Amino acid sequence: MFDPKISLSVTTDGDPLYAKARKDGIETVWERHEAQQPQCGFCDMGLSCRICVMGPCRVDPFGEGPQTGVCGADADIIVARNLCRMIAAGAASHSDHGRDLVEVLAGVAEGSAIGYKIRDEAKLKRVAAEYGITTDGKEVLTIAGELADAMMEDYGMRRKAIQLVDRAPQKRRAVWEKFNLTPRGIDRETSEMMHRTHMGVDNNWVTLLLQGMRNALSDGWGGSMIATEVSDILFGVPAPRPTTVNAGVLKADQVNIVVHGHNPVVSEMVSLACQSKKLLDLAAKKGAKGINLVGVCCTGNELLMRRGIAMAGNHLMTELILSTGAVDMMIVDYQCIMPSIGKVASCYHTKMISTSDKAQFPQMEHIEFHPGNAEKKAAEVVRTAVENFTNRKGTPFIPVEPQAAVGGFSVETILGALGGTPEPLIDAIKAGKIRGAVGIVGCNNPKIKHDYGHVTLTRRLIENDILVVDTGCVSVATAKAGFKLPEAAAMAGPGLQEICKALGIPPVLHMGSCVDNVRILVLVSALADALGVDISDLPVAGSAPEWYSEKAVTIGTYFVASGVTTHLGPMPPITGSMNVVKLLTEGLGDVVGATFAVEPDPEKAAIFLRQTIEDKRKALGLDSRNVA
Ligand code: BF8
Ligand code: SF4
Repeated sequence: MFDPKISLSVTTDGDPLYAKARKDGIETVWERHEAQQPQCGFCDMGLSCRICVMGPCRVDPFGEGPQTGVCGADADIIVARNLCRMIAAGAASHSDHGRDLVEVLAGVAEGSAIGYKIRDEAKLKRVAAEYGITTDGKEVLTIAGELADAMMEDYGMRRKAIQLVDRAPQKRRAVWEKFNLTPRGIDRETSEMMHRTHMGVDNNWVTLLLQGMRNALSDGWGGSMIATEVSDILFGVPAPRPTTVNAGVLKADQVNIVVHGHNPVVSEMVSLACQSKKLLDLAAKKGAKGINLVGVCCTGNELLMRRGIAMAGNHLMTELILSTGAVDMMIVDYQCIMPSIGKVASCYHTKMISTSDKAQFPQMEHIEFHPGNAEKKAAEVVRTAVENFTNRKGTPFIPVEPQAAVGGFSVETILGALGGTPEPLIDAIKAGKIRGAVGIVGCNNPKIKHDYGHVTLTRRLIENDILVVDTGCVSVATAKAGFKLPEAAAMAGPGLQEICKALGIPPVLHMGSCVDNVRILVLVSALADALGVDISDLPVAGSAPEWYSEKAVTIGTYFVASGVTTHLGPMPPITGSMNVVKLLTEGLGDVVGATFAVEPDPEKAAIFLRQTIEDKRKALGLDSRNVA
């Protein structure tokens, strides 16, 4: 049952803001979660199906009621189909976000994406070369246009395989070939997944799950990877820079604009508008000391990585941040935006603006942005935000001081810090100073105490000389906890501490938003290539301690399919089929050399992840320990 004491932030700013929201009569995600109790046990186990209208159907987990749906689908089929549709939805979300960036790239090439430009020509040329595009003597915009076209083809199926799978180590690609997992087209795999899960198509739970993996790989090595690469080309490759996090980044004496969502296409233009002299002058005229742009969720991570822009919070903070009464405008694009926030904002003076043609919300004003008008629209909405400064109702409630952090660790900068090659990192791993690395990714979920899973797990791993890289909502949790400063090396074990001090880096490296999980794939590929092994041989693991979203299921699946054993905090809806559970937690080891593990308790998860890493070390012939 819901217990409010364990569902609130243990880290910093959540508790006082939650109290303020409740005092203001606001219903939050925690109350709505409580109101849903008890949640449906059939759905929780993945045993309900509403794929067709002979149903909806349910399979009785106790063996007393029906054991098949109306069509005859049993528990294994129903559970596998439901999970596969989650993967398809997650892959579609990230990959469609990637497509929007490719459209901006094409627009820059033809001159229709006003205000956007190629910020990193070197990266444009590097990626174009991977696509077989000759760059010598060609105009930058010509290369951009050709690359955009080639990437668009990745979404279809003109090739046998999407281009960027070539970045994976040869041994990994051989595994994918052997089991027919090589993704052929980004949209194709999602489309085929939806086809196979229609009533009366694929009714073999094993082949369904294999297609689920191919679908997830089409996101990890396709749509998400394109999203990250094109964002770097258009907005710059991230490099480490100082920033601040938590609700304290809002400023009582400035115009506060919060950007929320995922795609940097809108937020980058808003960030430029916030620097406009005209608008800054207007802000001064209104009595504000400046225009303070901050982020939440992944669009915030994109800005933090490239511009050092402050982060007000992660997923479960998006309602609470509004209850400060300090937010003059929130601008959203898409994904992970609770449809409740327009209503929350209506209790304050906050203006809520939705911007994407594919994402509208109750009680928000919809101002559509597209590459041709984004520059103009950004200036217009920022002006409206500035004008709204004088409409605040009372003194803002900002209960915490901002926490300093460092973000911006792209693969380029990590390898740069190591002198251009992964060798120093490999030497540190071989010497046992760093036992291995864990990528901690994903969301918040009101089923788990806010940020508790992220912070506890991260602390235990770095204490035990395991380097942590993180993305998405985790990265805000660990930044708030102070892990993202070079001084945080003091919290690490002696070996990791020594390496962090030598390189001047924190023990927890912020690698970006959720599409940026692909940076982790590229990094582990570089390590595997340098060692001449497969990714599944490396002493690395993944974890999503507080995940909630379909995108997180897809990420976990492409991690595992890429050879990275991955821990999940909340249990996915699969316990209705022990066959599916066994395949995902054991059987996949023989297929892709990695498995899923589920453990809600981060202390126990830390032990599991440490042991996984020690076992990999042993298999590589390195010194190893028995953790448990
Ligand atoms: O893509 S971590 S709650 S904001 S899904 Fe969403 Fe999860 Fe946050 Fe970013 Ni990712
Ligand atoms: Fe029921 Fe089968 Fe239709 Fe699902 S596909 S709703 S199990 S009849």
